[in-house]
Amino acid sequence: MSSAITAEAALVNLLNTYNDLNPASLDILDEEPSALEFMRYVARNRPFVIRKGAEDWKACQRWDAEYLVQVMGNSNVNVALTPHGNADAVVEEERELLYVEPMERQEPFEQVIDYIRRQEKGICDGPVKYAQTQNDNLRDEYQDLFADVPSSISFARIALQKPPEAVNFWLGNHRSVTVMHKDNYENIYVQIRGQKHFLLLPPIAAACVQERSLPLARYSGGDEALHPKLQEPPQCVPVPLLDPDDKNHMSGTLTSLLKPMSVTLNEGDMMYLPAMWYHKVSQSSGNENFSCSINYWFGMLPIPKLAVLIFFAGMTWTSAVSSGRVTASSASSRSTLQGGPRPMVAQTATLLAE
Ligand SMILES: O=C(O)CCC(=O)C(=O)O
Repeated sequence: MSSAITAEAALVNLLNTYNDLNPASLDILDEEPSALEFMRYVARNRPFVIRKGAEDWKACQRWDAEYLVQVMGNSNVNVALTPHGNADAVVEEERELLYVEPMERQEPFEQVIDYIRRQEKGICDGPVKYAQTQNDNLRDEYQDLFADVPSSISFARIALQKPPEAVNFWLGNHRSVTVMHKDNYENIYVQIRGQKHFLLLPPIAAACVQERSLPLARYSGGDEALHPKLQEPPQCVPVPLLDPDDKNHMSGTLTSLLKPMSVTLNEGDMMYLPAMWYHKVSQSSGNENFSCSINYWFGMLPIPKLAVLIFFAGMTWTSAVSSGRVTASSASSRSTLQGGPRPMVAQTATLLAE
């Protein structure tokens, strides 16, 4: 019997056990949790949504296009350009898969929001633009808007005992989709205008996402002809290939056991997305013809997260051993993987996939 069958049987057992122990939907709260209640979600690594949790924020009350232009005017902001709205995506180029980052440019804010809105209405062609730098931009290039949101999220700051590492501003339209990925941050995500549609998969999906190391490229060229250009010097990055929206991808022996959670954030909704959860994000524009979000990234607490990962790895191990298919030598080679420099998730994926 091949070792691949052994590994698959162990993973099927693991995914079934995960599904038995965890609901396939996320909790919907109608008010903010206390710091202690929040900490319980962090410890259990479970997301939640607070419907209308941010509806009192000045941002939710004031941010229409006119106000944003009034505050930001012509100041230059970073904007990501892609041919099809696929920033940070896997692209096939001459039969080779590449991981392609968007072209980035500085443009006057007024021009950016006007373009995004016209494109939403279908009255302009050209590349898709998305303001999405994820580099603490709300406390930097958008700092004049920062006064309209809380400087931190108090239940998270108290529970995690630290301020947010980044507060990010996102502005786009329905053409932009953020492909499935994970982040090493506890994420408090707030929808200000329009809607965001999240597909979520727990970290255990690492066993199924088919992470591959792909050459890194970036779109370059003129507006009419953006094309991927390989990074110099060449560099490879680990990228999950699984698309949870693709029925073919989700019909495999392992992937059919995944239960993606689908959640839409409406204006004023707040979500806690635990660190290392996979997420794919698409968006719709509201009356203002743009979608705008804010998120707070808090550094993750290593101990509860590590416990979750060790638990998953331990369950795989236990199920493999109880099926009588794992030998002592394979046990020691697994544990040596844990000492390496790779990120924790990648290590666990390797453990689970072995
Ligand atoms: O809003 C988006 O397009 C992506 C959000 C995201 O990936 C994140 O908050 O980590």
